[in-house]
Amino acid sequence: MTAQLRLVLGDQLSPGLASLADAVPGRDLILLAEVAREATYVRHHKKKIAFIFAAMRQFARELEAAGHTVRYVPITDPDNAGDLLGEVRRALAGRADLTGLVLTRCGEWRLDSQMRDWEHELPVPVELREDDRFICSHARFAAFARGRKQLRMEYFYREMRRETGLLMDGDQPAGGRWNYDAENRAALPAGTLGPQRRWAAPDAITDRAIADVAARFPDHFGDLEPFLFATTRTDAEAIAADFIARILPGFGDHQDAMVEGQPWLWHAVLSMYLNVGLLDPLALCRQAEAAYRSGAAPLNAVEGFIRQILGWREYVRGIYWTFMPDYAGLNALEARGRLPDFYWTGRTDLNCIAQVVGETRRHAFAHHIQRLMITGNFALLAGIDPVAVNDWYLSVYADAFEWVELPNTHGMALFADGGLMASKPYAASGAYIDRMSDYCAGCRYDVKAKAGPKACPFNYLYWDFIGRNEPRLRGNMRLANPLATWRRFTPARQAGIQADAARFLKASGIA
Ligand code: DLZ
Ligand code: SF4
Repeated sequence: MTAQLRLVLGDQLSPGLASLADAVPGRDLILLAEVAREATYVRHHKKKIAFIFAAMRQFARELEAAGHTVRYVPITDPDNAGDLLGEVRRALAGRADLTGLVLTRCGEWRLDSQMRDWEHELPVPVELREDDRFICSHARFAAFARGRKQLRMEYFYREMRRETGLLMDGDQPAGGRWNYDAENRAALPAGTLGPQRRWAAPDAITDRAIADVAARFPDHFGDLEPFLFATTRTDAEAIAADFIARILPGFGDHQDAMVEGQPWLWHAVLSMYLNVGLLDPLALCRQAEAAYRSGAAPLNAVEGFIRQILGWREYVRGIYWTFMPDYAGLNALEARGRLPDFYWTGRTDLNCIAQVVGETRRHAFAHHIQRLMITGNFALLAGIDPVAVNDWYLSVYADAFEWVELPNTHGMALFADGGLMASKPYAASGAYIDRMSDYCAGCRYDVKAKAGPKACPFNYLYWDFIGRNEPRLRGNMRLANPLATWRRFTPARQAGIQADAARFLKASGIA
């Protein structure tokens, strides 16, 4: 083979990447480029951009240490072309001996479809390789999906358990059951503190990336400090090992709890490392299983953790690539509301939203129940346009790439796919939030009040949602109870709920 140009994207930071498999030190050129187009196609959180740029810079060092020649184009390069195709052109122009471009297929339909056209736009042949850093290939997911009317995660997950042997005793699931989620919903006793976290201290490379982002993207959402994330593989692996040793044993019990001032609790906070390629999903699952086999962590915790990675993460990727590009345009509940300013400012009297948006701004992170049941549930009930909600999630979370963000937001949180993923909308009133969090104690609204100016908006928005969508959700057996309740409300009560909701939605700039 002659010399090849090998482009590595910001979420492809894995030495085992398909496009690097046959890279020859001293012959090939590996290109990494920080470009404005990727940082601004949605206006990513500053900390997300800094994390990705820093991890890219660290990965370039890792490749160089392994003997590779790397062309690294920082965002500060005055000749930076601004997009990836432009940077590929520049790299090719500088080295006439490069006779081909090798790529690993990327994680977003947007860029993937552009890359498929590159061979018509470039002077050299382009080879696109599958991304084999996932446990389930596209072909394997297609085999799962074939002939099924509904693609439920639970069945997919069982197939993956059997195929990987994770948590299997022969052909039986460890402990006799596939899923221990029922044991993972305990509310957190008041005053309980989550475990101490281990973070990584930024080195000079990460500090430089943070400064470059501060200078270049000053008006993007989010805080750069404190910068807690690892940016090297070594640090990410150390943090993962620490999680498994100290925090995983408690991972299951309080998975759905939300506590003011405690963004992390027992959550792994490893998704950003998995999603940019600093951690390997199967290796991480095997480490968690080893903790169970040695008696260091209980089965409900380990099974729940493995299900998130082996089950859920692989499943949403399969959904994304099976149904894109049409998937993003679905709007089954015909939601058209505007995204209110308080998703950016956090300035709202709804304390639960203020807390979650505040933590999101500070850390580019929120845990799954905050994302699903606070900001997601609110957007669902208020009928906010899914396109705006998806853009928000994609920009504000450090772990968000469209393959994982879109099904989670569009499908799970907003039910915009009409039930392709979820068997019912995850709609909940204030009572759920009060049960799973301590947010309501510090709120101007009264979570017990159902109507009037003091009433928790989630309460009347919930019933307004049920009433508004009654024709669309009529056939959904899992919603039979709330639909029947709505129908039993007197016309005056229904009208009162609708008036409260309309007033709130207008005052918030949503309607
Ligand atoms: C998200 C992101 C950002 C902010 N910046 C870059 C970049 O400058 N260069 C790059 O190669 N990749 C970046 N990425 C990640 C890409 O957007 C990601 O690879 C695609 O969205 C596909 O998942
Ligand atoms: Fe959120 Fe309602 Fe509780 Fe306030 S009372 S924190 S708005 S659920």
